[in-house]
Amino acid sequence: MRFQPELMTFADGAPVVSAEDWKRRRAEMLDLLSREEYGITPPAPAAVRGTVNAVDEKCCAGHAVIEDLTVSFDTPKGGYSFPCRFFRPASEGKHPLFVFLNFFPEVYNKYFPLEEIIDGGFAVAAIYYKDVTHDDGDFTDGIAGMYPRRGDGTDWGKIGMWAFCASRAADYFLTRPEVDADRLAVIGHSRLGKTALWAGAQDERFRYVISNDSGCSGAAYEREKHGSSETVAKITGKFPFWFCDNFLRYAKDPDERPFDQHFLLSLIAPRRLAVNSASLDEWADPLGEQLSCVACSPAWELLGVRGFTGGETPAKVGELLSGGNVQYYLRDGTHFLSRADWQIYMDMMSE
Ligand code: GTR
Repeated sequence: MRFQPELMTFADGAPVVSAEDWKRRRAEMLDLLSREEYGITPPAPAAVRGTVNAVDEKCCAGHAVIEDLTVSFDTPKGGYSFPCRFFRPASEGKHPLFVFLNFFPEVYNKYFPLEEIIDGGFAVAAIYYKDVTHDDGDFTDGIAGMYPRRGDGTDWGKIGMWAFCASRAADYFLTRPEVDADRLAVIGHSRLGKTALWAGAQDERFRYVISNDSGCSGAAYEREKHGSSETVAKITGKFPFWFCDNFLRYAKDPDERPFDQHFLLSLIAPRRLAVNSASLDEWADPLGEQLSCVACSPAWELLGVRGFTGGETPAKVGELLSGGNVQYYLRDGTHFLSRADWQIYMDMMSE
């Protein structure tokens, strides 16, 4: 078969031929990626609380309400909480919600065109990722310090921690009457695009999973690299703390990994998956990201829905390859989360 390792073959060599089989195959792959790439996620807490600390009803010309919140839950080492901002249209009714892993603490920032999103009728729960735990190798900081580590190579890395808190935000926001539970999305850019994929892979309440320029160890299929794109050696050399220690073993020979990134994407089936790349973002390997869409698609087909209909011919700049539940868009320009990207995601959630 074209893409290795085989998606539709169990680890013991048996074929995956039915939706029943897929349940077991999915569990097998989730376990594999937990132990070998991102680390094992602790169990979800029994209860998650949200506390509203401040409300601004005059945002975006009075069209948006902003709530400053704290999301809290118990951990093995006591109570833990992280801040979160809830932006919602002032209009009545239930709104689709983006759980947004935010690169920046500011409300208005270059990756977050709030007013357009509000005008589109969408709500956003924004988590500034460094509020959860710092983007470094300090495993005592924030949520990193709240769970014991086993030291056996499978302890979760920072991507796993950020993803976990996206799910904890979902726990709380799904209790809010303003949120449409059928249109819950998780979205992130770059390292946070990797995080959004891992969150969406684990948590099926995210009906829409959005990877913006996630690249290496995100959406990009690694066994075929293009141009001078990032490699497992480069990413683990610079950001080892994003992953579990077992993953670092594959820096020398990534083809030894018993998985590739199409495994990650396939865990999202049969839900909606959007993979956006940027034409000048060679580091994230746009074509590798498209190939993963091709490679993961059999999971959707097995479950009886159309997956990726775009094929392997490289997308043209500005082309949206859609028509199934996996879509790919090649935006013009550099590594960025732009208004054009957000528009693609809002369109997907409005279909
Ligand atoms: C780069 C990293 C990429 C990508 C990016 C980002 O330095 O090598 O994998 O995640 O950072 O998050 O901005």
